Amino acid sequence: IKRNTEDVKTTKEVKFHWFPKKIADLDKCHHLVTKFDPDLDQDHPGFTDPVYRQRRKMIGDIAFRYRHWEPIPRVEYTEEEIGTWREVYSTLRDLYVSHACTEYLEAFRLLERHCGYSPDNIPQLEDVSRFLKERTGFTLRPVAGLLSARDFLASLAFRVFQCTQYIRHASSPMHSPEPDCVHELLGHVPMLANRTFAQFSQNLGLASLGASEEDIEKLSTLYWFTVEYGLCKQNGEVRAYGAGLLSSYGELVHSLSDEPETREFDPEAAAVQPYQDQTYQPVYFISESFSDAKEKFRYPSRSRPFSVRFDPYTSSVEVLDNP
Ligand code: HBI
Ligand code: FE
Repeated sequence: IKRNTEDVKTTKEVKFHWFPKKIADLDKCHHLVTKFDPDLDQDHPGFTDPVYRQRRKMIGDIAFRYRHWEPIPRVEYTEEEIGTWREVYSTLRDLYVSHACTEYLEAFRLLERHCGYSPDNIPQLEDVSRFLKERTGFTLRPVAGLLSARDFLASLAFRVFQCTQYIRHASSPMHSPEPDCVHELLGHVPMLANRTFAQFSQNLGLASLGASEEDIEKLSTLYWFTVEYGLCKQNGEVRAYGAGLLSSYGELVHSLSDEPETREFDPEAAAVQPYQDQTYQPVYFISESFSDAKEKFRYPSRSRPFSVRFDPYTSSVEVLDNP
C-alpha cells in the first residue's frame, strides 16, 4: 500500500505481491507448477504414452482458453477414461460409509442424485459448478494442472475452486502424482458443498492475498493438513474429510488405522509440520468439528500491512489499511 508520500520521514512504502481484487482477475491466476507434469516427470505413468499426453494437453487447452463468466466446456470422455473413473469410483464408494465424515456423505448423496455422479459417468464441471453455487456459492473453473500455491489459494478467497478436467492414466487407476478430476470430484467437491467448510476454505484464501512467500508456504502446509489430509471427530469416531484421503483408497484406510500418529488440530502447529507428497502421511491432525477448525484459524493478519474484506455482492475484495 502506497501511503501519502508528502511526509518523507514517516512514510513507509510496503511492498507486497500482486493479488486479484475481483473474481474476473482470476483469469491472471494460472501459473502452473510442472513438478508432476507427464511431459516432464519421468515417474508419471503417462510419461511414455504420447496418446495420453496429447489427450491431457487437449483437455488442458480448454483451461488455458477459459475466461471468467464463460460456461465450462463439456468434455466427451472416452470409454477408457470412463473405465478408469468406474474403477476408482466403485472401490472408494464402498469405503465412504465407514470412513468419510457425515458432511461428505450427505453431499455425495446429493451429487449422485443431481449431478451425474455414478460409476458410469464422469460428472461435467459445469454441472458440478452450478450445484456448488446453489449450496455454498463456490464455483469451479478449469485449470490445466498443478497450480502455484499462491494462485490456487487466491482463488479460494473468491469461493472459486480451480479444478482439473483430465483424468489419470489408465495404467494406474488408484494413484496419480498430480491432481486430476478423480481427486477433485471425489475428494474436494463434496466438502465444498458444506457451508462451514466453504467458509474455512475462503478464510484460508483471504489470508493468502498479498502474503509473503513465507506465509504462503505456511498456509499451503495448513491447507495440506486440513483440506487435503484432515480428520475429524464424529459421534465418538474419527472420520476423514481431507480430499487427498477421500480420493485415495490406500491412504484412506491407512489414515484411520493404528499406524499413523494423530494429533489434535492446532493451526499454528499444522502450518509448520513437515509433510510428504510421495508417500502416506506419518501424522494427521484431528479437528473437533469444522466450526472448531474455522474458529481456531486466526492467521496471519499480523504479517500483512493491510487487511481484506470480501464483498459478496460484487465478488470482490476491499483492501483496508490496518489501524
Ligand atoms: N493445483 N490444480 C491444483 N489442485 C490442487 O488441489 C492444488 C493445486 N495447487 C496447490 C495446491 N493444491 C495445494 O497443495 C496448496 O499448495 C495450496
Ligand atoms: Fe487437492
